[in-house]
Amino acid sequence: MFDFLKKKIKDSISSIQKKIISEEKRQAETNTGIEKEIHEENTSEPHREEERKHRIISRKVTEKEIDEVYSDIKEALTENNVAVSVLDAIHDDLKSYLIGKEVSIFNNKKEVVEAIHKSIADVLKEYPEEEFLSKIRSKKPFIILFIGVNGAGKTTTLAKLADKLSNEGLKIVASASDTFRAASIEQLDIHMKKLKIDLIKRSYGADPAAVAFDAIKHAKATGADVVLIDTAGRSDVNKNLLEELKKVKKVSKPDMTIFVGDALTGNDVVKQAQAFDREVGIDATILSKADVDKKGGAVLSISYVTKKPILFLGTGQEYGDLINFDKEKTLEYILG
Ligand SMILES: Nc1nc2c(ncn2[C@@H]2O[C@H](COP(=O)(O)OP(=O)(O)O)[C@@H](O)[C@H]2O)c(=O)[nH]1
Ligand SMILES: [Mg+2]
Repeated sequence: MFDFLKKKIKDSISSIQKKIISEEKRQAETNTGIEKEIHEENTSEPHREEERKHRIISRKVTEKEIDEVYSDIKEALTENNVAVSVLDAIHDDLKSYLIGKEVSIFNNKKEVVEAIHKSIADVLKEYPEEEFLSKIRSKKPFIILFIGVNGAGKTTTLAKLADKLSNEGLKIVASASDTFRAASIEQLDIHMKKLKIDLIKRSYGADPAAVAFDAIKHAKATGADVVLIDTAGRSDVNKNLLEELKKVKKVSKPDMTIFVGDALTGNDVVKQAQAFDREVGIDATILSKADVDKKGGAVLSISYVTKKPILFLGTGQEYGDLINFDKEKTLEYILG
């Protein structure tokens, strides 16, 4: 997961470290020179000597220094498909954490790494699993709508979440509202049979909103806790698809709309999320295929750009491969 990004960031941190070392050497030389100068100039006034030394050691960090440090990080992030607005936000944060600080950043590499850590953390939004579960338990039936383009991982993610919620003791009903893509109903049917979950389905070409309506009715009649609505995608954000999804949303009145995106598609998935949010409205994101995503750009960009949290990361094809997104753990992993 994110191995390429991790390597790039590691490289840029070590290049920053090299700069720190050469700057420390330069400062040491200057200090020796100044010490000599102070000594020769005035040995009878020790307080003046202290004052002058302090001025050198605790000079303020300048914007130019931050820009230099940031240019390495920026290169690493850009190569990993991090969105431009996110690059700017990280740069601004880094400046606000470091500029004018009363220490030389070059005297303290730990401080630089911490500032980078904080700046990236600021663009990430998480959604703790406990909070998500208690929200689900606050209403019955709690209705979740899954949306996203074709192949993003909606159906697989729905099955993973159904398994997770069943393990929490919640009774689930699934709605096969992808009546568009060949074999989609069978795909969901196989999962739901394995998980022993009721699936409401109609034939291909049926109105997806009507299927969702039936599923909600069934959930109410059987006392189910959660309704999970699968939907169709298209190859990209498509007008017909958006109209169809708007209708499903209007009829099913979901308590939460989750955008499922393929982490591998980098900047594209960020643009899709923005479009789906603008047209249909989303509350959270699940990024699938994080297990095979070496770049991590989508993970770093999507919550900042949409202002919606990342709920889970899909990390494989098994039901258990759905992990709650934890920004600190992710950052610790990437920054080492
Ligand atoms: N490696 C990996 N593959 C995934 C993950 N989530 C989904 N997939 C695969 O992605 C493909 C498309 O998934 P599907 O659920 O059918 O996407 P949908 O068209 O959005 O419903 C399938 O082959 C899934 O097995 C994941 O987290 N990791
Ligand atoms: Mg599907």
